Amino acid sequence: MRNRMIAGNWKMNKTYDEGVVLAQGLVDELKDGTGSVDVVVCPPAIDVKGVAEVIQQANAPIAVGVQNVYWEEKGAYTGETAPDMITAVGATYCIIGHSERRGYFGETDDDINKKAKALMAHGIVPISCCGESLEVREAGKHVEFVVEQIKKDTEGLTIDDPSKYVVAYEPIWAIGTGKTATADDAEEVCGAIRKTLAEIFGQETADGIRILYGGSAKPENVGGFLEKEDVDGALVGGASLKADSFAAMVRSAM
Ligand code: G2H
Repeated sequence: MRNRMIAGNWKMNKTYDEGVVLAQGLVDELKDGTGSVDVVVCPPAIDVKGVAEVIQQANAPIAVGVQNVYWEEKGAYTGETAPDMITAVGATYCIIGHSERRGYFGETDDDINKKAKALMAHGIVPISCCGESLEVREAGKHVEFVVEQIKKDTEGLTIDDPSKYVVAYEPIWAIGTGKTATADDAEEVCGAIRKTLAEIFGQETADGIRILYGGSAKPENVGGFLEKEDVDGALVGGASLKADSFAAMVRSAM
């Protein structure tokens, strides 16, 4: 019903040349295919063209994405990237609402909602991130907090093809900290996300949307998350920076 997805978020790592080398490593690691698993890598925007070319030349089953977008078409928005600039370099996915963008760069749910609409109008698949802080979790309010984020981030969206909208649940306290949420923690929130998506878009659409877990996901723990009904894959940071560990996670999902 839903293909699993393993997506790599390289964050602000890898120069152009290093990115090309990592892409070549992934192509080699995954040369026997990825089965029904959708594989995405999201390098820094400046690396995307080089990474996409390596993958296209090898005809490898790996999609390329970026880590941010601005919702305007063009103009005086210094430092920003428009949706058609993303498609022009061969990227088809875009991470939005990552907690690092919310936290360090002040992105709001309203921004994330505008970004999702702009991306979808250009046929780019959003990987829309949500997740609670340690404070919210310790107060026992994590489910209602994430449900609220989902409602705001999806407000007014039309999802015709549920495979073209992806949610990533990333508890902030588990990101890059080595602290991983348990598979049951992830399922509790991912299940609530799917229920919320069903209330908004209908059960059929919600059943087709991939919900990923992110936060110190690695080869050793990804299998446990994937066993859960509402966890359809992983958004991987640190462990996506080495071809062998990322490929191992793809193989776990196959
Ligand atoms: C969470 C994740 C990828 P990491 O930010 O988005 O990173 O796997 O390093 O915790």
